Amino acid sequence: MTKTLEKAKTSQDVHHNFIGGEWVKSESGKTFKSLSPANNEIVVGQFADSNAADVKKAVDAAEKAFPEWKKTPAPERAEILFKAAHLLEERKEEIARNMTIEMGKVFKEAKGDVQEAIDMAKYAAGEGRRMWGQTVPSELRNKFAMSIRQPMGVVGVITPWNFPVAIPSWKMLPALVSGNTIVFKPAPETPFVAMQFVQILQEAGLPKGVVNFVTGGGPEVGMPIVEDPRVRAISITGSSVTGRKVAGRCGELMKKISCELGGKNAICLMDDGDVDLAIDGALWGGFGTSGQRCTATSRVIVHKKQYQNFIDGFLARAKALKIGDGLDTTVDVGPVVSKKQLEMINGYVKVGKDEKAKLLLGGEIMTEGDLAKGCFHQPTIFGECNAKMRIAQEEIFGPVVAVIPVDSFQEAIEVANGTEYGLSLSMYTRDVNRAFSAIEEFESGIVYINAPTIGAEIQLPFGGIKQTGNGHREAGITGIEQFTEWKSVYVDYSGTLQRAQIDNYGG
Ligand code: UN1
Repeated sequence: MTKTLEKAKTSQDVHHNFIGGEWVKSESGKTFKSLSPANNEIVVGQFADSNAADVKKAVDAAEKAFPEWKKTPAPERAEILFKAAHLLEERKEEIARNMTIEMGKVFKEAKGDVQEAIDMAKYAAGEGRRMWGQTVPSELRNKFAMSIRQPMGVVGVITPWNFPVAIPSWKMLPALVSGNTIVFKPAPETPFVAMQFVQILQEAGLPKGVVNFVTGGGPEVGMPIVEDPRVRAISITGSSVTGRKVAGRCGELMKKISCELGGKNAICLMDDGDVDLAIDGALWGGFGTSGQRCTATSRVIVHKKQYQNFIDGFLARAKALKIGDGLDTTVDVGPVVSKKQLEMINGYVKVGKDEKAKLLLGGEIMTEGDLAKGCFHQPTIFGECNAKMRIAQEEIFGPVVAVIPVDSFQEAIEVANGTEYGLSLSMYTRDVNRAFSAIEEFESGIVYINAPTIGAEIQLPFGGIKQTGNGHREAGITGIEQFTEWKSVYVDYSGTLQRAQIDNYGG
């Protein structure tokens, strides 16, 4: 059974790793604490501070479970995912509540996070009855040509704290339906809800050793997963720094690696765009999840003709946002995940001021009353930003929006494309020609027209270009690509030796 945390109550519980179908203590004997970001005095629980020896045991278990899981027909594997979808539906509110306590996002958004996992469970389960290969004609008579997909083996899944159930689901569920076994390392900030997700998979009927859960730090747990020669593929979502390190090492080891890293996403509002709609979008995209989405709208690029209208409306609406504990349903913006992130975000406010961007709203860490116990940052808006400023170039991952005035549609496209990232870009216009030009010209994996940069649905590929990733896409039809190998098969039933490229071509 999954467990529910009690609001405003410290838990003494110590949670272990899940290896080979058992909850086992870490070899290190050490633990770390998961704290509630709304109030750091609340300990959500203590978790295994694992090391390479634990990872080895987890890979042993995953390796042992693989042959039988591979042999299990994909539609049968999928039945377990359907069951998991139903269990997640039943416990959506409970898991979301725990997520709000552990990670901070407001309850409504936490329910959305769990819903994304439900959607993915159903979608991935459907894949169990597709798992398409190809049949193509052979150039020779009495010869059959086809390709099939096969699982890779043991795969490593390393996930962040900002979507503590959704992102593990994007990776693990396609990996499972494809027949892989998993070693899963969740972010140290959100091990409790990650553990609940594992419990649900177990309850849905996954055989022992198919999913193994090891908590702890990146160097201590993440890197040993990457280094183990039996782990055939790694899927990671995280910072660019970590992603580069992991991808580099996987390159040397010839491992398949899928990286989802940073973003510096932008809404563009053109002179003909609906300013009120763009304000709605900027508020939701910029301050939803306290700006802690890879897809967050951290820049708004506004045509000068609409600049003042946009700023006036955006400021008025942002000022009215209520900040506080995400379990309070009247709250719009919850805390950020940790004191470390809080300091980092506030550091960027100082950078913006030094760069002479115009601070129009916010900028402070919130310390009034009980807020001082948590990690709260005011929604912050910088106006009159130059596209080259650091606050307009670097990922902040917090509730900070840089507004950049531009003179034309073409300039908007150039500014939107003018960062090292390429995840999500949006265009607000009523002109269909401009809309399609933006779709064509934006350098990003995801494009929105008349909608903010957040809100991807799981049935389309998710990911980005440039420094956002390494070319892989999660979710959608591409979701199983990262966890399957193609095998090309030729069946010659002519009873003779047939020579491709030669027999039909006068060889
Ligand atoms: C992320 O920010 O890492 O598109 C994931 C969205 C969500 C997923 C975001 N469905 O905003």
